Amino acid sequence: MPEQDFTASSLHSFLQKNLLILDGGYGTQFQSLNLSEADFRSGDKSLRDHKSSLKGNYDLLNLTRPEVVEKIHLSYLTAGARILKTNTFNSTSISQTDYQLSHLAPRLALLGAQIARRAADNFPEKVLVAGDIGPTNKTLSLSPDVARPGYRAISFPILEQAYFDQIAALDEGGVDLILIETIFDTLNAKAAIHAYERYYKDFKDCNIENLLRLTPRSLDEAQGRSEQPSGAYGLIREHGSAASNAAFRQNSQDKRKKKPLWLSVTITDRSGRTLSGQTLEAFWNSISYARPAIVGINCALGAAAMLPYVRELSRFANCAISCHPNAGLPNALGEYDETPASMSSVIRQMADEKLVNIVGACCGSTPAHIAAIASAVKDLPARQFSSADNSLRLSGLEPLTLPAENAPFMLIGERANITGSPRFASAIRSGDMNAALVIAVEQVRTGANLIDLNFDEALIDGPAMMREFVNLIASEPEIARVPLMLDSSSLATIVAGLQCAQGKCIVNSISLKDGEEKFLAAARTVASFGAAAIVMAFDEQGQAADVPRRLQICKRAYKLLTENNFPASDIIFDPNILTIGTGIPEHAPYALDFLNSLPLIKAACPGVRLSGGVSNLSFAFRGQNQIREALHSIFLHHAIKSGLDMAIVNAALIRPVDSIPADLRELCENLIFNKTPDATDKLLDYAKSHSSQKSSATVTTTAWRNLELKERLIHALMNGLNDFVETDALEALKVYDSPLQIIEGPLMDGMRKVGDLFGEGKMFLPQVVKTARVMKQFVAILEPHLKKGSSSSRKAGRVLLATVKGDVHDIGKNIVGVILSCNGYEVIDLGVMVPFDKILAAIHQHKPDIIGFSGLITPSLHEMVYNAQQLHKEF
Ligand code: THG
Repeated sequence: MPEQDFTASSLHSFLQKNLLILDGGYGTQFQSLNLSEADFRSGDKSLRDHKSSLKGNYDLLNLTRPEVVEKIHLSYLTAGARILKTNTFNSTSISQTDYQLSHLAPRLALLGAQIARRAADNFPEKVLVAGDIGPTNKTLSLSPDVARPGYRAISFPILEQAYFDQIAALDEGGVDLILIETIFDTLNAKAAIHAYERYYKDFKDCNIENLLRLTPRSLDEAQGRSEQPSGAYGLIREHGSAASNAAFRQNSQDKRKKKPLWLSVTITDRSGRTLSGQTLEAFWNSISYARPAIVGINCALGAAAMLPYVRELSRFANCAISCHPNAGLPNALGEYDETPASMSSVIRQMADEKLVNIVGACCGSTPAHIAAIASAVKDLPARQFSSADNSLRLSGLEPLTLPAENAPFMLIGERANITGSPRFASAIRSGDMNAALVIAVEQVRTGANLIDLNFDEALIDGPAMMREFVNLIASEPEIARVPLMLDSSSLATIVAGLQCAQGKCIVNSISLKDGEEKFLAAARTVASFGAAAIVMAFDEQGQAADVPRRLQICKRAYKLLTENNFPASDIIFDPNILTIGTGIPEHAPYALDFLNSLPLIKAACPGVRLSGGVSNLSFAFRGQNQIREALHSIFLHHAIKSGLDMAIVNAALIRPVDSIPADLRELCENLIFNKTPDATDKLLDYAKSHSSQKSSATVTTTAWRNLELKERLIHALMNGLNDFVETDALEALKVYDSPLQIIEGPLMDGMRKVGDLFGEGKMFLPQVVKTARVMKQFVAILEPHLKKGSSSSRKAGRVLLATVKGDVHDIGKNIVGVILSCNGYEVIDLGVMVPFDKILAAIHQHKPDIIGFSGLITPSLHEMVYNAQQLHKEF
């Protein structure tokens, strides 16, 4: 093992030569020690009288019982691990909030790094230390409040700052790698990546001493924690510098090298998606811009369930791959069933197939598991990989990967644009977000592969509207499926969108119109969120209209971008589709010149893509939809042949050229190719004589309205469609004997089907949440019609939910609460860190039909078993 610090590339060659062993779970090990509340408080005066319970806050042991932490590190090294995770999974101000220890988070991270470093350095063989960063207990892509799908419990800048502090402390403590793991929401991971990049760019300004002197008050002041930030880009710096001003600043020491990045995702559901709904490749497309040295899969459903995903990841990841599974799912006794033998045999299979470079284990595993894994893969080779990848990797919930050669042409829906669609404009101006979302969903249904979003209008708060709309889209799986194109002339509006999108977006657009400095600054901002960019053929002199200017500007922009490490595959040039048929002679060659410039730009700028806004072409024919459609379809046909890769269009109106009458096609081509001076007039004549023919736009998304009532109710529910909830509910009230029959009949049938599909992996969480919202809307309409006296029988039951003592994780509990309450259950939620006596008191008070305990960390299993035993004694 080389003695010097690893850079990403030296680590890559090392990892291809050696299959490395990572350690296992820490929770199970801490738990077996039966530590008391006093252990968690020992040795630190300020903790003695701390109000909230601290048991279960394992990162705190870095401060109070460091020797215990070090001993566990040592037990894993003895078992054969050569990479240690620091005990810092929850050492962020966010995760420590519920313990009221936010101000200690950087200290816990620093100490955690130092303890693991010490254990590693005292070991006779070389050991790597991975600074461990968990997802926190908040999620940027999901709303905890079903009634407000656009709401978020935390914002990107606040989470980013918390990660920044954690990374600064881990780096100060001497870690070799930065490991962002158990990623269940890619946007959270993007905040951590953003912090990682910012730290290694700006760490000269950091003074860790000040960070460690944070008090609860100074932290609140520095991070403005009580208020929701507006999220404009400046705020990242502002939050960064506010905390940094308080925390770091002086004492710049340029001593640290950028540590390689390691990202590990968690596939939580049977459909192979993250909690926030992304598929594995969509996740990869979102984060590959960060060029991680290692990408992996961890936690989740156990080794065997992970094998297919590790195979899938190895097909596209151009870096090292890691896998550290749970020891299965916990059983009814709170124990993990997967034995060292069973786990290691699956891991051996992964190594046999040359899929992995690092293997280890996660929750529920022990040194015995690691020893078994180490011996099972001994002498097996590591995965080989090459880092080349020229694809443009976009994503929403699903991937949109465009290889450099032979990629299919992509349509970008143009209608969610306040200046491009009067209907969208009036929806946005009147605040009718549902109507605006319907326009976005129509784009996808009529064939758009991406959607363009634009809110640029004088009277609209662009960043706020962009933030709200992108957040709302996250709750609409049918829209969220596709990548977003964030269209604005204001960088603040674009950043607001980037801070809310977990997928890989395209920014529309940047250009040289305000000079090189502003151009590169915008490009850096775009790149810091991992987005691709449309680069318009504009410069200080204005827009390019002829071939030489188009080429010259694109070449100049290409050189600037690629010299500044902007990947060529993330550059999409837009050489300006300008309006023809205006009657002005200078405009006549616009279309032809655009087409002619395409192959020249591609040849001069290897690796880029080309795009354009097609509807601009025909502004002169406003109101003549038949002509506009024909012109667009024919123009696209030729542009694709010349190398256009994607276009902003009204997807519903693009049709095959063959379906356009030959005479109309000829007239269009005369205009596009500037063949005859009277082309415009001839087209207008044609329009007059064919005015009876309708545009081809027919959106057939309402066929389901012809179904029987019962089928319609089920269809609406299962697909999360709320447009006709009221109509159908009122019709059902006339047909069924009682509202209760509607709820218990077709609606419950639909919900049962949703449950089955989710269980089979055929639906994923954001879809389920959406169906639950429609159920709630049905029930809200039916409820007033329930007869007095029957309303109590309508309640499906009363449910008491609590995250158990010692645990602060409540995302799962909140989701269960949302879905149950939408299904007619009365939900009483006791919150997090709830001790048994409080649960018992609530049971006596509320007399629930069902009690649900929630928790994420290993000791919660113990607490749940304890709670269950106590309940058996009591009842
Ligand atoms: N390049 C890039 N981005 C762009 C453009 C471009 N964004 C905006 C625009 N141009 C592309 N989008 C549209 C959207 C709608 C229309 C034109 C371009 C359009 N709308 C009808 C109209 O104005 O006549 C609306 C009529 C109606 O709905 O009634 O034509 O070039 N990078």
